Amino acid sequence: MGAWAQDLRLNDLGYFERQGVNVLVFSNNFNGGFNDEKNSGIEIIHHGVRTVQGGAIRLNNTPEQWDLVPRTTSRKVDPEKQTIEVGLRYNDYDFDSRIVVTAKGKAVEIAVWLDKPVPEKLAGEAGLNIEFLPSQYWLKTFTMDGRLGRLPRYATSQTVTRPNSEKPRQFKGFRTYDDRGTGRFIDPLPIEKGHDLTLATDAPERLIHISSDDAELQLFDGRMLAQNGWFVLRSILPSGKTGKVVSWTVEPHAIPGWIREPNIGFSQVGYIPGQPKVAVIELDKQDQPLPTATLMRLRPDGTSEKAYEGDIATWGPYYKYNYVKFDFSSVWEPGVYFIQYGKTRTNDFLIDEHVYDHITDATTDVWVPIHMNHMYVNEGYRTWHGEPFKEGYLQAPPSDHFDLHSQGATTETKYKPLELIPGLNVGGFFDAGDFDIETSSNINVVQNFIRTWELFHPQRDETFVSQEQRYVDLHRPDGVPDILQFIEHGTLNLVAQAEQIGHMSQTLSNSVLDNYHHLGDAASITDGLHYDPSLKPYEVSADGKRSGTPDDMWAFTTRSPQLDLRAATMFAAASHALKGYNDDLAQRALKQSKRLMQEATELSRQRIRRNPQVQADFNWLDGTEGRNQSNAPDKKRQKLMERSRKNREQLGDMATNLQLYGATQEKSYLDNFEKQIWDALELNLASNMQTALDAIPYMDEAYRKQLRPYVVQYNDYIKNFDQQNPYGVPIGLGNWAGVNMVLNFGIAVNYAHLYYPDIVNKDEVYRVANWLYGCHPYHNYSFVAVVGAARPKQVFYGNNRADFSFIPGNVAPGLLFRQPDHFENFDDWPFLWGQNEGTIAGNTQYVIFGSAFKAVIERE
Ligand SMILES: [Ca+2]
Ligand SMILES: [Ca+2]
Ligand SMILES: [Ca+2]
Repeated sequence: MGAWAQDLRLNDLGYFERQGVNVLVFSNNFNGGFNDEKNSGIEIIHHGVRTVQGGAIRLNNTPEQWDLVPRTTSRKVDPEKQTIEVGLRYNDYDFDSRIVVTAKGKAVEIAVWLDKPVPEKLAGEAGLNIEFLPSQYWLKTFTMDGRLGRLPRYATSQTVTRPNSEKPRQFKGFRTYDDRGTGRFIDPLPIEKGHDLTLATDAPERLIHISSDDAELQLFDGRMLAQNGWFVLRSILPSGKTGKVVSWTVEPHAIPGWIREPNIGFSQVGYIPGQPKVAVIELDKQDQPLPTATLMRLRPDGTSEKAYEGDIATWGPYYKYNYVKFDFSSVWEPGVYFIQYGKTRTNDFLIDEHVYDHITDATTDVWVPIHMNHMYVNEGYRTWHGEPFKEGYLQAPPSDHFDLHSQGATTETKYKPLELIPGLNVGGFFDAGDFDIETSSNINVVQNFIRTWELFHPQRDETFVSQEQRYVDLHRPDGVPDILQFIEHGTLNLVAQAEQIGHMSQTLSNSVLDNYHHLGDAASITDGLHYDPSLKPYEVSADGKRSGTPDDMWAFTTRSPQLDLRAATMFAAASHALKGYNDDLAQRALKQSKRLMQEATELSRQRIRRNPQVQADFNWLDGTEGRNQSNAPDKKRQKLMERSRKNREQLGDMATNLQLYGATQEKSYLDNFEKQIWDALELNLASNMQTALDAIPYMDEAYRKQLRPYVVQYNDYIKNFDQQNPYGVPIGLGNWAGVNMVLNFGIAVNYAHLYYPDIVNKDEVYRVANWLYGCHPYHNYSFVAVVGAARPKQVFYGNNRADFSFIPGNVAPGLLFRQPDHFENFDDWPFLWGQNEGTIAGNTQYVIFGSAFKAVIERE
């Protein structure tokens, strides 16, 4: 091996590298939206696992998500000097610093430079921090200045309290904690301090040595304040000093000759006999591909036999790793199998006709009902949650809020700030890992269920739902198809919003940050009592109905005509779906649909006249100005865009028209749709193919024929993914992993095959199933909780994440991309939402994907 493999060196991608160790310096910046996402600053990828992050100047011993994060003002990579220098700034305190990281043999030096001393307000608070992943470091031994210790499995170190006035400002001035009237915040004390620390002396792949001559190292446990905290190493910056004020030497151990174990991607759910079966094997770039792999079959007596041996085909490099494939499609015999590639053996999986039969059951029977708001939800001996938010919702005052919400200067309703808006605590679904009702997502949920209902009429009944008792019981049939009850539950809340508020709320969400991060029973987020400002905090009125604790949820009511239009469309469809089951609700939904449609159309016309930029927002929303490639040359494209803009203004949104036709059977909507679809396909084939396919049941043979050449192009688009990456699906590189995009793609491919089987081959429909169920980078676990024969993911960012658990049927966002070349999905640490959360809109989209996929399979 060359010298580069021995010493850390800057590579072409702008990070320090030696075999087994990557040191990244602000390849990923702190991002304003959700503050500290535990994904930024100085990071170390240690033998393939990103175990260290958060290296930066921070203002707290153990920073929480809503503590302030620094803005990166500059970043210079200097290959000559082997340094990366970043400028950091805290605007709130007018505080600038520089961090210089320099390769020094097998170590890096991390040095902090100040041109001006630490501001007085931050003296003793500003420090150099770096954070270690608890699930990879707990129970490991360490030494500090020769003293032995073991990192704790659970947080049980010591704390002090300090006056709130000493607490550095948090995000927008909010507070993450409820001080119970003491006026004091909790500050963790260090577990250890000294000048020379070795972590994980008992685990070579995690072993790391940190020392400092000029500063004291303090080791903290961030889980003392927040369950998603990390182990934090910290040196306080000295007061009154400038120049190089703190320096650390950090040496992550590299196992000599280390090569990452191959990751054999395959479908954990298994395969039906006739489908293509291709494992994608992810290899370290230093790894030499083997010539063959073997498919082994387990005999009923527990021994195994060789079922097939086949050649390994090279795919090539993709970001950090090298990819080869093993095709065992020729094996059709039902049985229990595993793949053997060199010394790596996978867990077993089935080849059988019925492997996909139950892929949506956990989601519809368990995940969805658990996320029903305003209900008591029971399962056997276990209560998932009591009835939440009994006190209802208050009108949000003007507020620049958290979770990306805000309330404008006026309420745009008849209610005064903090007045009770009656009737909103009914129906609706929790958003995701949090407990708010995101109206936009809830509209998606109802639409997704309606779509599933109208296409497949699933009669499955495994859930008891009583709106009267406000009670849900899992695995108890009640004679009503569950999906109708889910449509009803979503509609109940959304209709109440339209009726009570007059238009759609943006969200029904927490009023205070200290209960937004709630982990536990949803019914205990608020006290269930009406907030009465004439009482003192924590005081309860004599009649037991009111309290002085300002914990009531808020309705954010800034009006958006786009949202109202989407709701109007959904209400029309809901009214159609609920007819004959809940006629009263169907009637109410139809009434609100007509009213909102009229008001919102007029309102958006007014707004577009006042501000043409609004129209651009509309276009962006549904993809006519999307990021996908266009088929049309520039001039033609300009014309098309102009025409489609005009059409939209006059005829309304194309997909909305189609949905309205489905709900009302009024021919004019279909005409409006047809006037727009062809331009849309010319402008952006990939985004609009699904809408074009959705229309087929309503259209004649001529439409099918006209669509054919576009489906031919779409088939090329599908196949093109085989060149783009080894997994053959669209892979997202955003700050939230791309499962929604993958599911959308899967749904469109399913329908393209259903309607045009001679163009889109059946083999294409397995792409997305493979990806979801284990054939993807990093590891080979199924992204769907409990679905995946032998190895579904074990931890998710659900509302039970503090238990390192999952809610069955959840779909993880998947592979989170970290700049510049790392895909990641932790399966021992649930707390990174970008890879492990699941959303109500995404999981109901999975229900459509799964239903359509099963329909394709069962049809043939
Ligand atoms: Ca939310
Ligand atoms: Ca039922
Ligand atoms: Ca309350």
